Amino acid sequence: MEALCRPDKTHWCDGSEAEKDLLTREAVSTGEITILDQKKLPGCVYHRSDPQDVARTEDLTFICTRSKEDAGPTNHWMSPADAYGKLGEIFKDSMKGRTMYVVPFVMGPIGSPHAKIGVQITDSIYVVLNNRIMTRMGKAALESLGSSGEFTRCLHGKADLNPKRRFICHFPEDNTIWSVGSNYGGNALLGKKCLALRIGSYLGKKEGWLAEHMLILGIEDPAGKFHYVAAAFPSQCGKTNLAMLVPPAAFRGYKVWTVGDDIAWLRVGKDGTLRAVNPEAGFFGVAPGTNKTSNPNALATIQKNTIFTNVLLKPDKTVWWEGLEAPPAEGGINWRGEAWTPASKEKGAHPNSRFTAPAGQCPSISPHWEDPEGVPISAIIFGGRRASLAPLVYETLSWAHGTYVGATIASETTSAATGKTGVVRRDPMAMLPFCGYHMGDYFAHWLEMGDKIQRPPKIFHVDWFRTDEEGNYLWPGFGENLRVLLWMIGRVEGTAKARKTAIGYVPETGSLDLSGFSLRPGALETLFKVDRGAWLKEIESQNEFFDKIGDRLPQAMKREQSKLKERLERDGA
Ligand code: SAT
Ligand code: MN
Repeated sequence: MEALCRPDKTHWCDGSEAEKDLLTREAVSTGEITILDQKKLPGCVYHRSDPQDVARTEDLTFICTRSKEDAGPTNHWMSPADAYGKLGEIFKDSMKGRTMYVVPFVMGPIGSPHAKIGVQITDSIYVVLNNRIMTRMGKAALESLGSSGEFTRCLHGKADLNPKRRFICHFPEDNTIWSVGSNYGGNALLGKKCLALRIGSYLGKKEGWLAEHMLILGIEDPAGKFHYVAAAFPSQCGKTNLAMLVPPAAFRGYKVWTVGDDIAWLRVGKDGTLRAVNPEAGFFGVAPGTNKTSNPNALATIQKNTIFTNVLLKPDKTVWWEGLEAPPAEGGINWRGEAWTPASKEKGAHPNSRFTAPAGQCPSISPHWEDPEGVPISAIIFGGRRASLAPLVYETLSWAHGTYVGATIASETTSAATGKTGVVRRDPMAMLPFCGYHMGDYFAHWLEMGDKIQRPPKIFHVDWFRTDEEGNYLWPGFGENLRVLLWMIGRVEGTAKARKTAIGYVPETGSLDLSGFSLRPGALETLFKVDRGAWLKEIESQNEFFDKIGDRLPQAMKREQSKLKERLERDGA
């Protein structure tokens, strides 16, 4: 890689504090990062990215399998030869005048049977400093690898950050990732989406486990009993907020513990349960909208040792973003690097501005978040953001039915042009941009996993985002979602009552704890109504997606769908 990229020098990262200080000083000297007020925000720094490099770029993300068919119809594909050739040209001499950093890292608790090792080469100090938080990196990772272990080969370079010369390529058959031309989290911190999800899902298929786009949380009841759930939602559905939920006043005796907010690796444990670990060591969270009410635990987490990216920099060297608190009267420097005041049209913080913070700093971090065997999962939750259709919560009838429900989740967008809602984007298991192989084979793998788990979790579907005709939310969400989680746990324990409908089990009247709480009149009925006509239309719309998957779609998916149709037609819900 040195011969290809021709850096001026190479630095092997050991992960020490001294190294962090050295790299921070170096990045400050080039303007790459700014030190924030160390009294108010100890250990915190600030970074602004290139304005054209602020989010993942799915259209520039490729799965490079030898056979195109193996990448499947939902991924962009490039042949490995073309990809190595094309990116090789861009990498060539691209690190002249720069330092090449070699970053050994572990995803998952070190020594855990779930853990995987990667080595990332990068010419970005920002990336090294982020990886320091998001992974277990440095000397410990190298020791864990030993002299003959297997690892994911991760090559990253900023090159000239030109979006036309930006490519994020995955070579699952070579256990290799090459990413060039972006310095943004999901494109550049290769342990995250690239390794932990795309390569991870491929390895999971090969080795018999699951790499999922899921948060993991624990619920402790007043008697000290624990249950863990893992939940998959498409982007912008509040995964981080749910993972750090604060129980409402009526549930003070309960504690919610955070294990992870974005990724779960799931394996069958020795005890026959499904065990989950969070492969990451930090949170790479969206800043805007994070505040004392929406997510006090996240706010507490990011008071120290945090990297803030593309938020507003205030003159007192602290930070602000839309939705944090009232806009600072004194203004500041916005995410584009321009002077900003509350009267400016441009936003202060980019909507996808981020904080990178160590998970261990989270007040709600689970005492078991680094357990090598992972935590036992009682329930899996799939959800989407849709204005109508699905009830607030329902329990699926079996693992296969749950897999079908996960495979068909979708989110709706508001179509700005027409003002209409209802542009449905299917996002199976919230993995559409992250599955490293053919989506049909992925569904088959989910079904096979079901046969291997002796004590499988129940699978639920939720929609926190149901609205009435005027577009008002029917359910308040945030901490109140605990009521729904507790109903699920009641189902797992066999104590919560349910009504069987054509689509699955919904809470029996009175079985969802609504104490100290009131909904709009009629809201509860709407939230649990199963509209037969709407579901039959939904099935039609699912078929468009299933057709796209083609002949690798497992028969069982179609079978579950026909059974649903039969149930809807038979009892009219
Ligand atoms: O955009 S990232 O992949 O870095 C973060 C996320 O979407 O969870
Ligand atoms: Mn994510």
